[in-house]
Amino acid sequence: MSRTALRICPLCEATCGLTLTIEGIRVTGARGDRDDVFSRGFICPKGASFGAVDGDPDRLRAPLVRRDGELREATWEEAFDAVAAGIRPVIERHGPNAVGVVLGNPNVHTMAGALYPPVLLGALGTRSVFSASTVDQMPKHVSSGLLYGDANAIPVPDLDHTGHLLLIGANPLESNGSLCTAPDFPGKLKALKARGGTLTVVDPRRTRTAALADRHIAVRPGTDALLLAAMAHVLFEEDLADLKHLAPHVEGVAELRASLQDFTPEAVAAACDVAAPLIRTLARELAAAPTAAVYARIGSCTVPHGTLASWLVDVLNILTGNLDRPGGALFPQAATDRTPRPAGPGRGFALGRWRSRVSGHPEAKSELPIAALAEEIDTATEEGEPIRAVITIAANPVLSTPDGDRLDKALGTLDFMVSVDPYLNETSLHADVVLPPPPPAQSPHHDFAFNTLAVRNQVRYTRPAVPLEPGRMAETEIHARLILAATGMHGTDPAAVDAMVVDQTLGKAVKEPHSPAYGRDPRELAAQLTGDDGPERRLDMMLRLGPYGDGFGARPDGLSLARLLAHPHGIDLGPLAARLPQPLRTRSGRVELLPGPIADDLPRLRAALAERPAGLVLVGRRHLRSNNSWMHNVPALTGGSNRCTLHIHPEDADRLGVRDGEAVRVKGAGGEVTAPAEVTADIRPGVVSLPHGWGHDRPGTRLRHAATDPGVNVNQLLDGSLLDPLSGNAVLNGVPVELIARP
Ligand SMILES: Nc1nc2c(c(=O)[nH]1)N[C@H]1C(S)=C(S)[C@@H](COP(=O)(O)OP(=O)(O)OC[C@H]3O[C@@H](n4cnc5c(=O)[nH]c(N)nc54)[C@H](O)[C@@H]3O)O[C@H]1N2
Ligand SMILES: Nc1nc2c(c(=O)[nH]1)N[C@H]1C(S)=C(S)[C@@H](COP(=O)(O)OP(=O)(O)OC[C@H]3O[C@@H](n4cnc5c(=O)[nH]c(N)nc54)[C@H](O)[C@@H]3O)O[C@H]1N2
Ligand code: SF4
Ligand SMILES: [Mo]
Repeated sequence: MSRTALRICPLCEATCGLTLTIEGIRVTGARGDRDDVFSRGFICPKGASFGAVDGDPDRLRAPLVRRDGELREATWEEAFDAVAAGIRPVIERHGPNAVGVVLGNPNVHTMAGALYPPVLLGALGTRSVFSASTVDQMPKHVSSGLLYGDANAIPVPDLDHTGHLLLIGANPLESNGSLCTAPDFPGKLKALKARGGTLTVVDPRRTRTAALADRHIAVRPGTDALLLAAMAHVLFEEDLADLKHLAPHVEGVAELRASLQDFTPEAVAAACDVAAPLIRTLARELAAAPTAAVYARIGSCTVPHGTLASWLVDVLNILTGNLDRPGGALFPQAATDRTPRPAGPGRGFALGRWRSRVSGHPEAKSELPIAALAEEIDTATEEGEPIRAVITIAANPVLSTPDGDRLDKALGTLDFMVSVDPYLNETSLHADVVLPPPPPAQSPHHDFAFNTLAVRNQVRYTRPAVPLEPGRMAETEIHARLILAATGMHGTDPAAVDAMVVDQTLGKAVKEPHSPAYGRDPRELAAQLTGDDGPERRLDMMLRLGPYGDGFGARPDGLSLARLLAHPHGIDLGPLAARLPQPLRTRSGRVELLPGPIADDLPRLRAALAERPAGLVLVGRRHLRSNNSWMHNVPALTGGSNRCTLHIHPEDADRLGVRDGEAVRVKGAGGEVTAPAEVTADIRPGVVSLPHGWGHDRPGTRLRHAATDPGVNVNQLLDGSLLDPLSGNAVLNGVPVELIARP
């Protein structure tokens, strides 16, 4: 007998609602939930394979603990005993910074990953914090921090209403969107065109997204900041800058104008390989469009000028009056956001409050560059202790960050390592304890992060579609027990972690005059919370305190967990709306258009005007039926076009004697790999492309299907020394490589 259950898809940022077919505890089918208030039935091939991802036989079923050098199945009690015994002595002997915490991408896709890592980091007090953000979107956080005073205030393009979209370094037809949560991104782009709007795509590859565009600009990798600076220059020069409603909220316009003087279209054209008249046209089109949004992603972030490019995206939206207005780029308001406080000056955003021990990289958002993780483990200095213990949660840095071989070796020298991960993979194989979360069907789901980046305000929550199998532990409980074991409270009831967070949050809310809970008794409020467990009570608390909440009775029609549970397909909270100046947290209380650290980085961009790569450069790419490093083990999602091949333009192939399908050696600063060539005119000359997340041939993993077609690790071509200096983000795109055709 089969039944159905709803489950929000955690496999990418689009957060589609799925209807799962379930037999016993097995998910045997998945289709789009037509009644989902946000996704309206959309599904992609990954979502359709939810059952295969969920039921992968290589997922670990029980914790693993290393004994006599070997990882063996153990009980949960033994596993957490081992964690406490492994981490505490390191902290006691070497201090908290000797414990490194590495947070990977799926933390943004689980409730546990949203609710517990902040508590863990607070309790550990370590500065050795690394995450996938510094191989991804840290430049955007830094630019938002500097412009708006809040690193998480990221405007998203109003896809459903904009008249003109300038899309840079993103391929949503394969990725389904990022820092812009939009189920059916492809359909939204088609709808934009159908209503007479225009789409311009800037990408060195002719992607499926570029093929859909009215205009595709095959820019030279790594030069978007120059291109965007020249567009801003044209807006000033041709008197097209018009801040409209934003004018009273923005400072630094004249200073910005002066600082961009050198970046004329004529000056950047050769570096970008985009003709100056075309750059002028792009700027004029942006200014002339009834509404427009500039939106940029991975290709603009993982480059030497990532923060400048991220900043210039917002600068263009601001100079054309498109920030914070329908059809432009707006700040979403999620149901679990903190109660909006009144507008006014804030504390601002600080960068570089401390530095990494070995290379002195500045901290950003309390994180150090993940590209520096290996050296923080394997290099002794006089500044302090190297990292001796590592906690990885949903992270596979051996494949996803520069120079995996060095990190692989470094992880092997640790005193202790624990991984919260469903797989024994290239990273977790080094752990002394592996704590496997249950498969997604057995986990609850709410998108704390992605709702703050969604193109429509809405809220949805799904309880586990399948009850926890015997022997499994909820990932929320794994995190809570890990916190207790790592902080000297091993053995305490894990519910204590949630109770502590509830106490602290309510204790603070009752003292905030703008909170609906102001002046009330926190114990009385805590007693009102509903939910089956700690995480649900925390969700209830956040909803009730939030911008749409019931304020614990102050607004009886408002949101609560109970109300949300009564709406299994979610609750629509309306289109994005103007919010400024409320989200601003800068010291001035205004948008600070030319922040100091940005101004200080502009000379480096000016120097780039003269730079031209001598040889080939490498860029990445994503495949629709894949996700970073961890979905190559699902047969239904591999094969076909989802292959680890080197894309190369026919002209380059001819010149170098590279033939389609034949192996070619690729050399970079960090090492070399050999991959089959795929000759295609869909990439610009001078550029080659390899996807990331491959290289599943390391001994000791348990990824049987992935090992049959392992591919190569593109990040082995990098040595980890190339970073965007402001954000510490690794440079993954536009890096020089050499090719050697196999004889
Ligand atoms: N060259 C190059 N490198 C890149 C990129 C690129 O474009 N080019 N992209 C970068 C980007 S954007 C990112 S985000 C990073 C990703 O970097 P990572 O986050 O390190 O890599 P993922 O492959 O996403 O691996 C996530 C890990 O989470 C585990 N996992 C899966 N589901 C769950 C779960 O429910 N709970 C837990 N606890 N674990 C789970 C997986 O088994 C895997 O070990 O890679 C980066 N690396
Ligand atoms: N199917 C699938 N979906 C995913 C993922 C996945 O691995 N597979 N990963 C998820 C994650 S973690 C993320 S962060 C998002 C990323 O989402 P996107 O940013 O949309 O990801 P990509 O498909 O890598 O698109 C980046 C594009 O930038 C281009 N590019 C490279 N260098 C440059 C440059 O210097 N300038 C410009 N203008 N373009 C450049 C590349 O050719 C590529 O087409 O996708 C998410 N969704
Ligand atoms: S687009 Fe993303 S969220 Fe939607 S079904 Fe596909 S993988 Fe899941
Ligand atoms: Mo990412």
